[in-house]
Amino acid sequence: MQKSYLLLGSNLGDKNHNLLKARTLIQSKEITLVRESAIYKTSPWGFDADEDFLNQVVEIATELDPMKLLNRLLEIEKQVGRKRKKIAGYQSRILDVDILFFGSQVINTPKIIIPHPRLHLRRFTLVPMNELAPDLMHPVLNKTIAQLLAECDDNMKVVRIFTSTK
Ligand code: PH2
Ligand code: MG
Ligand code: MG
Repeated sequence: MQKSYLLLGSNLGDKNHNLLKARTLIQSKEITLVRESAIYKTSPWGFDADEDFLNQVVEIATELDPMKLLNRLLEIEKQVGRKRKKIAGYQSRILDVDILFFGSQVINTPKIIIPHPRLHLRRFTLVPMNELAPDLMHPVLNKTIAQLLAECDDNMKVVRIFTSTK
C-alpha cells in the first residue's frame, strides 16, 4: 500500500481539540493513521481571518479509493462540526481535511485533484510535510518536498508549537 498524506487545519473553536478529534476519527477500520507531524500555528493564507490556524500533516494507509477517502474525510469534517457556507472564497472553519498526496497517483477530475494543486505554494503545508517526508517526489512537479520548500516564495508565518495530543 502506498503512503498518502492529509493536511488537517482549524481556525475556529478549540483548534487543538478539533485536530485531535479529526485524528481519532481518521484512525478507523478503513484508514490507518501511520505518522503525524507536529502541530503548527500558521497565519491565514489567501484571506483575512480573525484567528490563526493550527495545521498538521498526517500519513495514512488505506484501501479506500481516493473518491471514497474524500467522502469519508468530508463526513469527518461534518462530525467535528464544520458547516460549509455557500459563499465564494475561503472561510474560517472548525476543520478542513485535504488530501495532499495519494501514493504517487495523479488525479484530475471535477471532484478531486491530487496532488493538491496549491500545496507547493503554501508553507503551512510544505513545512509539516517536510517534517514527515522531505524526499517524497511530487509526481507532477518532479521535485522533492524539500526542494519545493526551498523554492517556495510564501512568507506567511508557520511556527511549530508543542501541544498535548492527549
Ligand atoms: N486553508 C485554506 C486557506 N488558507 N491558511 C492556513 N494558514 N491554513 C490553512 O489550512 C488554510 C489557509 C483553504 O483550505
Ligand atoms: Mg484546504
Ligand atoms: Mg478542504
